[in-house]
Amino acid sequence: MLIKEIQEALQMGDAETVKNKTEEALKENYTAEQILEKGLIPTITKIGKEFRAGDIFIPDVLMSSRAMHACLYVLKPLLSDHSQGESEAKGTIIIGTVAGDLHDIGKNIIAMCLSGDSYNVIDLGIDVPATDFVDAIRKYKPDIVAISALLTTTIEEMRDVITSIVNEGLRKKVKIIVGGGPVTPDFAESVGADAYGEDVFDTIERVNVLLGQKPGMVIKH
Ligand code: B12
Repeated sequence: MLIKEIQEALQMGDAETVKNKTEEALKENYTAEQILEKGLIPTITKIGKEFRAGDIFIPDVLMSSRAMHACLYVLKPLLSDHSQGESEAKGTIIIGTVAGDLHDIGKNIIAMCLSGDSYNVIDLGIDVPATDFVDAIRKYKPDIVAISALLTTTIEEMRDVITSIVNEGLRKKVKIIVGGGPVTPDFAESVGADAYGEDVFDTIERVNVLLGQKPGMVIKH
C-alpha cells in the first residue's frame, strides 16, 4: 500500500509526499532495496515511457525527477556508505555521466547500490569531460570506471573517454563498465569497454565478476 502511495506521489512529482511516505515505509520495515526495486524504478520507467509517447512533458518529468531525488536522499544513509574509508571496501569505483549529458537518476541509483554492495564509490557527477575521468583515475586509482549516457547524441562521448584513458596509458589499470538507455552490449564492446550493465542488479553482478568479488548487498537496518 505504502509502495503504491510512493509511486503515485512520484508520478505526481510531489517530492514532500514521496519523502514522507518513504520514511513511513521504512518505519513499516520495508527495506531500502524494496523501495527502490518495487517503488521507484518501475515508476520512473513508466514515466519515461509516457514522456516518449508525448503523454507528459519535460516539466512533469523534472518534477518527478526531483521527487525521486527526495526519496533517494532518504534511502542513501540506509545503504552502507563505504566512501569514508577503503579498509573494508571491495574496491574503488569512479562513476560519471559523459559530457553534454545531464541525466543522473540511473547513475545515482547505480552509485548508491554499488556503495551498498561495499564498494567505495566516487561520483564525478554529470556532464563530465573525458579529461576529468582521466584526472580522477590518476587521483583516486579506481579499480573500475563506470560511465553513464542516456542520449544517442552523447553515447559517442564514451568512446572519447575510453580513447583518452588509452592514450594516457591508463587502460590496463582499470576495468570499464558502461550503461544507460541507448547503450547496448554491442555498443559497449565497440567502444572498448569491459562490460555493459543493463540495470542496477545486472551492474552489481558484473562489477563483482570483473573484480572477482562475491555479491552481497549490505543494507543497514
Ligand atoms: C528524467 C529524464 C530527463 C530529465 C533528467 C533529470 C535527471 N536529473 O536525470 C530531464 C528533464 C532534465 C531530461 C532532459 C532531456 N532529455 Co531526457 N529523459 C528522462 C527520462 C524520462 C527518464 C530517464 C531516467 O531517469 N530513467 C530512469 C533510470 C532509473 O533509468 P536509466 O537512466 O536508464 O538508468 C538505468 C540503466 O540505464 C542503467 N544505467 C544508467 N546509467 C548507468 C551507468 C552504468 C555505468 C551502468 C553499468 C548502468 C547504467 O542502470 C540504471 C538503473 O536501472 C528518459 C526516458 C527513458 N525512458 O529513459 C528521457 C530521455 C533519456 N531523454 C531524452 C531527451 C531527448 C532529453 C532532452 C534532449 C530533451 C530536450 N529536448 O531538451 C534533454 C537533454 C538534456 C541533456 N543535455 O542531458 C530522450 C533521449 C532520446 C535519445 N535516444 O537520445 C529520452 C529517452 C526520452 C525520449 N524518448 O525522448 N530528461
